[in-house]
Parts: sequence; C-alpha cells; structure tokens
Amino acid sequence: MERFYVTTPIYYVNDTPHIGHVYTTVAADILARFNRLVGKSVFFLTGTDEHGQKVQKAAQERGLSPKEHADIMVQNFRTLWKKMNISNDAFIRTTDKEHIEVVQEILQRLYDKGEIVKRPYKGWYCTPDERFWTEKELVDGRCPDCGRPVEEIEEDNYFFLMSKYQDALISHIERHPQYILPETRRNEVMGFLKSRPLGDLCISRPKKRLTWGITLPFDDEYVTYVWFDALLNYYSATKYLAPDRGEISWWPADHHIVGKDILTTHAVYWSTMLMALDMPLPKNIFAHGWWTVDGRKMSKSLGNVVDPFEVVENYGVDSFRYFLFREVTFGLDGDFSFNALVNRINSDLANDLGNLVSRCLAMARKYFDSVVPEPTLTEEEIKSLAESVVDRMKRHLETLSFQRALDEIWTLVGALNKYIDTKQPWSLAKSPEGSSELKSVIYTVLEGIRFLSIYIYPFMPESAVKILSALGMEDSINEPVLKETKWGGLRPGTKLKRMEALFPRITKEQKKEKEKSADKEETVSEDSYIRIDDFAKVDLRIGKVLEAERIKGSNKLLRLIVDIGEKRQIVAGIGKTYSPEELVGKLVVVVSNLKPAKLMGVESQGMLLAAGTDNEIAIISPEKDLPAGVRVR
Ligand code: ME8
Repeated sequence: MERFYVTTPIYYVNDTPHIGHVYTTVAADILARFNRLVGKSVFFLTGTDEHGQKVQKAAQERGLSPKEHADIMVQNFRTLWKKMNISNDAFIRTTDKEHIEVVQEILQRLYDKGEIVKRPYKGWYCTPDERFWTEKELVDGRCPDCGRPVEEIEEDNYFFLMSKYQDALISHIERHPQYILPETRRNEVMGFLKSRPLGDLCISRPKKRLTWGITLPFDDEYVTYVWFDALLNYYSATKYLAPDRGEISWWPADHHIVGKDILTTHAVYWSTMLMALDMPLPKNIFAHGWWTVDGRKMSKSLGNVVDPFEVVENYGVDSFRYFLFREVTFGLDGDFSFNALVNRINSDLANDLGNLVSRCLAMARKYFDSVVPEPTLTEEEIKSLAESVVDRMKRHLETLSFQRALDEIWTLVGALNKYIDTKQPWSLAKSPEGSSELKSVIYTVLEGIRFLSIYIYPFMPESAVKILSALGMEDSINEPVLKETKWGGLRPGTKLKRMEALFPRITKEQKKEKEKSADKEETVSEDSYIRIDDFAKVDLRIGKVLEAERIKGSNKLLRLIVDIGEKRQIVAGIGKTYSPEELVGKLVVVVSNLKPAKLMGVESQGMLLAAGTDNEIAIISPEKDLPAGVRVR
C-alpha cells in the first residue's frame, strides 16, 4: 500500500496555542484525512518541543521544573487538537525517552564520522538572555533582542560541519523543484545559499549555562542545541511512534509543513544534517505565510492573540477550519478578522452548502417521505462533474493548494444549486407527468450531496459525517471511499434522517453577542477562574523608584523612573497621596509587560500596583528589602 507521512512543527511548550498553531496543524490534518480517503497508509505527526532556554526560563519564572512545566503546558495542545478534530496518529514530546535515545545515537554517529568537531568559539554573549550574537548582529554594541550590554566570551563548543554541504544542498534544490514550496520561498533560500558561504552550526551549549537539554553522548559537560534535538523528531518518531513501523519504513516524510519563520532551520540545518547522515531528504518542505489579526501582528502585549478555543466555541470547528483555508492562498500571509469569518460562514457555508443540503433533504421528505427514490435516468453532466472532482482535488492537494481544492468542491455545490433551480422540482411535483423526472432529480441531488460530503470531509469532518448520517451512510467515511467512489452509491429505498441546520446564518445581532461574549471572557467574571498560565502572563517585578516628578497640568499624575532590572518610565496616578520626594528610593511592584501607553503625552512603560481610592492610595511594597528586577509570583 502506498504510504504518506506528514508533519507539523513541534511547538514550544512555553506558549499557549493560538490560531497560528491551529493553521499549520489543520493543514496537515486535511492532507492526512484526504490521503486516508484515497486509500494510503498515513502517518500524521505533531508534538511539542520541550528543551532549551525558552522553556527553562518559562518554567523558572513559574517556580516549576522544566518537565513539570512541560507536562502542564502540553495539555493545552492536546486538548486543542481534540477540539479541532485533529486526526494525528502520534504526538511526540522531545522529552520522550525514546526520542532522547535516537538523538544521542545520531550525535554519536555524526561525531564518529567526523561530522561534528570541537572548536574554540568566540561570540558576544547576552547573560540575561543566555544567548550568543555575532558582531554583525549587535545593535549599537548591545543585545539586539533586549538592548542590554553583551560580553565577549570565548569557549569550546561542538560544531556540525554544515558548510561542506552548501553545494550539495544547492544542487538538491535545483534538481527537485518541489523540495521547497512555495516558489518564492525556494527562491529566498537559494538566494541566501548562493550569496554567502554557509557557516558551521554550533550544536552544543555548556551545562554551566543551560542544563535543560539532551546531554552530548561524547561529552557530558554539554547539552545539545535545541534545534538539533527538535528537528530529529521527524525521524525519531518513525522509530517508536509510527503505525505499523515493523512493516512500513516511514522515512522520508512526504511533507514537513512549517511557518515561514522556521524555513531556514528546516531547509538548511535539517537538510544538511540528513546529508551528513546519508539519509534521504524529505520530499517537500512547505513554508506557509503568517496570520495577522485585524491588520496587526499578533502579540500578547497588544492583547490581540486569537484564542482558538473561543473561535470554536462561538463559530464552530468546521467554520473555523474552512475559513482558514478558503480565505487565504496557502503560502501567502493572511489577516484574521471576525468580520471576514462571519462573511464566509454566511455566504459559502450557510448560503451555498448548508442551504443546498437542507433543501435537498426537505424535498426528499416532502415528495418521497424521506426515502431515496429510484431514478429513471442518470444525469450525465452532474455525474461526471461529481466523479471528476477527486482528481482535481488530488492534484491541488499535492502542491498544498487548499484554496483551489475548495474551489473545485464548490463548483459541484454551485452546479447542484443551479440544477435544482433549473429543474424546479416543486413544479414537477405538481403534475402527474413530472413524477418520473422528479424521482431522478431528487436522486441526483441526494447522490450529489453524498459526493460533496466525502469531498468536504478532509476540511470539515464533523459536517461531512452529519450529512452522511442524514443520508443513512455514516459508516462509509471510515473506508478508503475516494478510491472507488462511483455514481450510484446511494441506494434507492434508503431511509433518510432529519438533520439540524449545518451552518446557521449569523445575524448582525448574534455577531454582536458573540463579540461581546469574547470580550467578557477576557475580563474575568466573578464566578470564573483563571488558569495558572493566565496569571503567569502578567510579569510582576520588584522595582526601585529612582526619580519622581509631577506631570505639568495634572494634580494626580507623577512621572517616575523605576529600576526593574532596567530603567522604565512609568506614569502613576498617585500624586494626590504621594509627593515625588517621598517616592524616591521606595520599593514598588511593577507590571512590566503591559503595553506602553501615553498619559498626558508622557509614555508609561508599565504600571505600579496600588490599592485604594483616587484620593487615598497605598502603594504595594515588598515586606523585605529585595533587589530591583526580582519577579513577583
Ligand atoms: O518554532 N501565523 O515552535 P513555535 C502562522 N519549536 N503560523 C504561525 C503563527 C502565525 N502568526 N505563529 C505561529 C518552533 N505559527 C519550534 C519548531 S520544529 C522541529 C521546531 C506556527 O511554537 C507556524 O507553523 O514557535 C510556525 O512555524 C510555528 O507555529 C512556530 O511554532
């Protein structure tokens, strides 16, 4: 049997999942479901990336061990994938014992082959961020990430000799035009590879700086770089998680689906790692585009991160899945807005598809008491259109052109709607001469929606199953139906079942309600709890007031300079209770990751915690002397 192996990135467990993660994972799910329908053996892998600095830091801030932190955070992903109807065959965690064994075995193999060597390493180190930068990357001699001073460090590290594969990689990409898609991304990678010599890759971190990683099997004073560990998941999973791994050899993958942010690590690091291992390269790496929200970058500090749980709750899982792949060409950037979502639901789903299905079932009920009639002729045009969609879908999905695949399905939706309008079954029903044709017309549209339900299944599995059960055929989707879907599969005499509306139209009022409820969920109501990771989003720091002055024109606002490990200007409305002089030297508690805002024209980069009324306020201060910058939790 033909096999099909598709992967998503393994997501960092330092973050809660959002629509970006949903996007990649649903894309892989659509491919997995489609390929199962055409009869292939499928391995669909997703999972989490649990080692490295970011995870160690996030855990530390919560006062947990990295593994405890990962065990909690991984649940967010697992729950979301269930909710999104993701049909992954396995879920890999890079802390799995088996994965660690594979990584160590491969590190050893590369070391023994002379592909990994130890060398002195010189670079600019940012201690708070615990990360190296090259001279060129520095901004005004400081860390480009946090703006703090860096120091020059020289130490021994292990390097993967990536540079020697530069020419081989260029030639591989040239010989395999499908290797990196879309084409614009391939051109970017080629441009990068051809314009400068490829360096070697530092794949170790001394344990004195980072302990949360996989120990190098040939030197236990180091752990391996998180990307070296993470990329190998695609291979290690085939060894201990893939179905039928005794009989099927799963490597290489058919598609690695990733966002454009991590194309280089896949196209360059991963490809050259495989070359050094004499292993086949994946057949395709697809780097999709980036979602913004209402035209802006999604970020925690802007507070515009779209919570997928909320979208599913308010609009339904299938509408959400459909929207993501209908709205934007896979590969290009997209903008998410609730307006656009509602428009799609109302037009394509409620109006075109949902209406078609409910009309057909209603007519079958009215004219044939919900029993599939025996047709007296075959409508060749509809039949051949219905049967041919699968080939075009297949072609489009081979290049991950989801939008085009949906277009193909919607030509059948359109054709069936038009067919009903032309045939006017309600007129046929009125005259005795029409009764024979009426049977054929109703059979044709019912059989047509059976085809539709199978075609939409990869995109909208829940709705597909609902339609099939209304047609009395809910079991058929578990078979490789697309392999042999021929016209006539719906048996005359089958009893049809009632079905609730698939995609009810969303009225303006309902839309407003949903938006309101989404807003409400952001502010915590009295009877609801927040999760520990919600609280962990608030970064509270001990700060020391260095300077204070009144803001002209206000008797309430003070401008403070507060040291929270770095200097921040904060505008505080405490001027009626406190004089600037008594504040200098005081320890305070600062919300340090609040989005900056201007108050009376002065930028405030954080907020002081205080309690009381406008006129009588008490600043919250630690009970003991603590250094500035310490995290409050
Ligand atoms: O990079 N739009 O994990 P990660 C579209 N652990 N896709 C988005 C997105 C957005 N705004 N935001 C995130 C890592 N994504 C590594 C991967 S793989 C061996 C290791 C999606 O949690 C997109 O797929 O930061 C992106 O590549 C991925 O999430 C990054 O996830």
